[in-house]
Amino acid sequence: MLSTFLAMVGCGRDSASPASMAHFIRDDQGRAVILRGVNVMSSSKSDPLRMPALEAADVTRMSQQWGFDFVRFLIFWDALEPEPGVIDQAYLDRVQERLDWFAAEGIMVLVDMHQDVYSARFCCDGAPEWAIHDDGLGFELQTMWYANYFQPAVVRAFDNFWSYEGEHQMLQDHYADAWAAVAQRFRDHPAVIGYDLFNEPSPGSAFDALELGRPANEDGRSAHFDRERLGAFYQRVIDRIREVDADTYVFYEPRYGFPSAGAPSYLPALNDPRAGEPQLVLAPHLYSLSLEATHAYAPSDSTVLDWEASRSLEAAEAGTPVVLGEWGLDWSTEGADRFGDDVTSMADRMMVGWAYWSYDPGSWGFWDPATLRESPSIAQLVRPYPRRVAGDPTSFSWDEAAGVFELSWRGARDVTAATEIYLPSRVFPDGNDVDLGEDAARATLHLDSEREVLSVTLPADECTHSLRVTRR
Ligand code: 9MR
Repeated sequence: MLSTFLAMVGCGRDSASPASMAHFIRDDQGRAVILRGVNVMSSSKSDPLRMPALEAADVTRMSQQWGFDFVRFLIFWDALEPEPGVIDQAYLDRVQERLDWFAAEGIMVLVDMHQDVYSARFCCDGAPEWAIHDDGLGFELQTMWYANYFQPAVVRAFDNFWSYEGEHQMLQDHYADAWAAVAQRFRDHPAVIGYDLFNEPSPGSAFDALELGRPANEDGRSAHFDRERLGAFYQRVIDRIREVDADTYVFYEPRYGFPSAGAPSYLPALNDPRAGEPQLVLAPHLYSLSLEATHAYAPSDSTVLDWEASRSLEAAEAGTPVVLGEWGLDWSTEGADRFGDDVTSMADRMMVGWAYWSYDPGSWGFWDPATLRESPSIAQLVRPYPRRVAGDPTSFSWDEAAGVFELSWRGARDVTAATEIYLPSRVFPDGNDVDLGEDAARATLHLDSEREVLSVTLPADECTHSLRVTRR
């Protein structure tokens, strides 16, 4: 009590507002980091060298025209470990060249071990040939790529991968060793903020097709898979990575399927064996099944709210920050703008970062491949956000119609660096007015007009601060 009282001395009248329960990724100066950016990129999956169709100029554009500070970068087990126990360092050289581009622009990278439908053999991407154990079951290529997840050979390949107690223990051991090789290589790379352990882990035969809309069931198939299979797998890989890298954040995803549509995940608490604070991050995806099926965003679609409720609960239980690792849609969908606004506003409410799926041409992407014109997504994705906050953000929001951005945060005595806010001129064509209330007299403001980033430096204290930016 006394320390709370002392901390409040010298603060303005709002100082008693409760600290947020949310957890944040921190930079080396102790600031909360809010990540906003894109997935790079789907085109890597089919590239023979597993490299994205990306140039250094794209990276400059991401950072300087759209204000992104984050990229989720796809890597693939088949390229990394083409033969058992053989790590292809030339592949990691190519990855590193791209990481250097991101570092030069101050973009932080989440290295994502991607897979879709287990492996390239089945349709998509992921595991090397030698790591496919499908017991000779059948496979018929389906039109919709994700329908291939339910082909017998694919289901069995996943079951064998998850079954650590079975005959194929070496699969997970290799996977963990491959991650250790990545971590060893990139642990000191200035762009790399985290490792995303396994993209959209499919439960194989434990997939529960009737789960959506049912109440949470702690004894069901999904819960069993999450706890006994997926959680145990993540723990093994985390432990292996920590043998070579104590510091880089480790991101983990809920199982593939309904959690991305808002259903609960039952992952157990994971342990970060590093000394000091855990550096684990929950990195779920968000897609609306009904929107994709009907090509329209129905007013009754509760995906975004369900997702917010499920993920808020899980993050509070796990005590981790959340970063929305993938969300996206076809922008020709009816109501696309509304969906975009609902997702981005919800992410602001939860104070979480996100990576849009994806930085590829086409109707989901950033530009029309025929005309090279920007897609309507840009208007939704480029919005003000606090990139770094000196202390704990307690709320932030952007109201596009009113042209008002608001941020509140609680300072910290040991954090002296500036709070940085991205204020794109796209949304403030005639400029804006910044109101810091009672802090105005104590604050030092600096605007980097090239990057459109406003820095606010205040004396380090534990007071509550708020800032309001209004469109002129
Ligand atoms: O958008 C991607 C689509 O073009 C591909 O055919 C498909 C299979 O490779 O993957 C899609 O991307 C998915 C990503 O890999 C995983 N999360 C969901 C994405 C959108 O469906």
